[in-house]
Amino acid sequence: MTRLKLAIQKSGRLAEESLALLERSGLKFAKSKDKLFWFGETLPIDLMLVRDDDIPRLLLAGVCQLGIVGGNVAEEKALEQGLDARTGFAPLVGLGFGRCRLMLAAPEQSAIQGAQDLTGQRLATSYPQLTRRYLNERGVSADIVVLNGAVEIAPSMGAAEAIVDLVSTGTTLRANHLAVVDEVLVSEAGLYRCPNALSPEAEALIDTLMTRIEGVRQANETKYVMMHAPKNKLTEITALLPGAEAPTVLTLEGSPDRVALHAVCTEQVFWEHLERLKAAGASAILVLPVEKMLA
Ligand code: PRT
Ligand code: ZN
Repeated sequence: MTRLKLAIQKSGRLAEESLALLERSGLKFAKSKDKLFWFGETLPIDLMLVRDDDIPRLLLAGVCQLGIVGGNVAEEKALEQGLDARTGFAPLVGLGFGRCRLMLAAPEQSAIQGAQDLTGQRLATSYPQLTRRYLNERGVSADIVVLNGAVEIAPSMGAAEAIVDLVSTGTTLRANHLAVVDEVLVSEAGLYRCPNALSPEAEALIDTLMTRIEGVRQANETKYVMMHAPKNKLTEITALLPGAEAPTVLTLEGSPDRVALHAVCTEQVFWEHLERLKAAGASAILVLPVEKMLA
């Protein structure tokens, strides 16, 4: 019987959301005591809990067939092994969490305004491969100082003139009086697979998992919207619903001029949408989450 191994981060920024996504996709695991290997009970997919940095290598070596990891780590490790990350090790599907950007940043008062100013300067980073690719693509030669942590303090310590580091809110940069100069890479967590071909059963299992994950992701963005609306405003009101196809229209007992309208909205529904619906004559507007979807 075919079983697949799926690697996720044991603890850290991606751990919780990776597991939650798999559980929402219908995977349940028997959690073993040592907590490094969890047996899949609902699908023949077992979990390996590891450091995120190890996930690309486990996939490229074929130890695990599937993995959830940030694009930043996947691309860095693929380049390290001489693979073109953009074509040779692309995610099966982007997962929409763990979003961050790898940024070139320099001290606020620095003369470094762009890649062209980096020639002969020292750049501190934990991502030497992505930094090298960025510099090469711009024909700039600079020294890369590899640091595995505390990259943001390198300039004030006199260890580098600029840095290439991950940024999400930008608080860390600001706290260290650094300013963004350029974007090196946009990243989010993705589902990755081993590059080698697998048995037809294994490939079918991967397809099943992907379809479910896509369903969960779609359901996250999808809302079921219900309201009462004037019968003569149906076209106008339908046009105000974000990403909705033909709504269901139901009669309301005892009110000939108004109807109940139900619609599936495949884009985010904001307060502004509801306010516009109300202004157009809708009332009793309800927005409900959608748990599962199979289009
Ligand atoms: O132990 P293990 O090796 O598994 O984990 P780790 O410590 O290497 O990684 P972890 O858990 O910190 O991050 C895992 C992944 O989360 C990263 O590889 C990215 O894909 C993603 N991610 C998303 C981030 C951030 N956002 C982020 N902000 N990873 C790191 N950061 C850092 C950033 O560099 C800065 O130092 O968090 C700090 C705060 O950022 P600001 O901009 O909000 O101040
Ligand atoms: Zn790590």
